[in-house]
Amino acid sequence: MGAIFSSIFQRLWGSKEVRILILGIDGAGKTTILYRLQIGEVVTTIPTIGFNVETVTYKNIKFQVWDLGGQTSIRPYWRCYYQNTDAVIYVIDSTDRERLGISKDELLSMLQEEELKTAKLLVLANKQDLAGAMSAAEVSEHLGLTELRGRQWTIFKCSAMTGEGLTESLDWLATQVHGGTGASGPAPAAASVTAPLLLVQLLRRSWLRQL
Ligand code: G3D
Ligand code: MG
Repeated sequence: MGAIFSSIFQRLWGSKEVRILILGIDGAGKTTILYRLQIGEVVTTIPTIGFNVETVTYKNIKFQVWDLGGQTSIRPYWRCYYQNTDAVIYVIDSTDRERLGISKDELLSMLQEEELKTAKLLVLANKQDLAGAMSAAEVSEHLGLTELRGRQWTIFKCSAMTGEGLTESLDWLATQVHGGTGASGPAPAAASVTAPLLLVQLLRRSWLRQL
């Protein structure tokens, strides 16, 4: 009996939690993106020695957001959140040329974490609605993305303000999480797909409502 129900739920929502981190230095637009997703209540917690983690959960998809950069003393605590991460959405303020170097350093040191070895990487060149924003190609070049080895990654330009580019980028992510050979082992394809695709549908609906 239990087995029948669990297989039904597995087909509907998947047995596996999909964990997605939204990271980047402060001011990049992470919190704005999280609210733009409109998938549920954003819960903010301060887990240890004072860094905020914002969490939104929808069915079995969990998004967690915090600011990289700054104090080195709190870095070890970030590791608690890296485990079983399917994907990292790395947000860049495309108008902030001055701090692109810091963003790059933070990105590279984060990608070295063992727990994130198989996480897919979606870079968002945010704030494209602002004059003087760097193109996705420019951001990619500054970050040295083409030099990344053994990583499934892509970059999209977007604006958390207008919503431009977010659906397309999450479409990519859903496909990757669906088809990828993630860190979480041989998850059944049908199970791990459903939730991210649902998210894309939700996004489409919320934007259509705004038109
Ligand atoms: P963070 O969570 O990465 O620290 P936030 O960044 O989401 O708090 O955003 C920082 C500031 O950038 C906010 O402005 C926010 O409104 C703005 N912002 C975020 N995304 C975009 C975007 O795509 N376009 C524009 N024009 N602004 C954006 P404030 O004024 O509240 O500091
Ligand atoms: Mg924030």
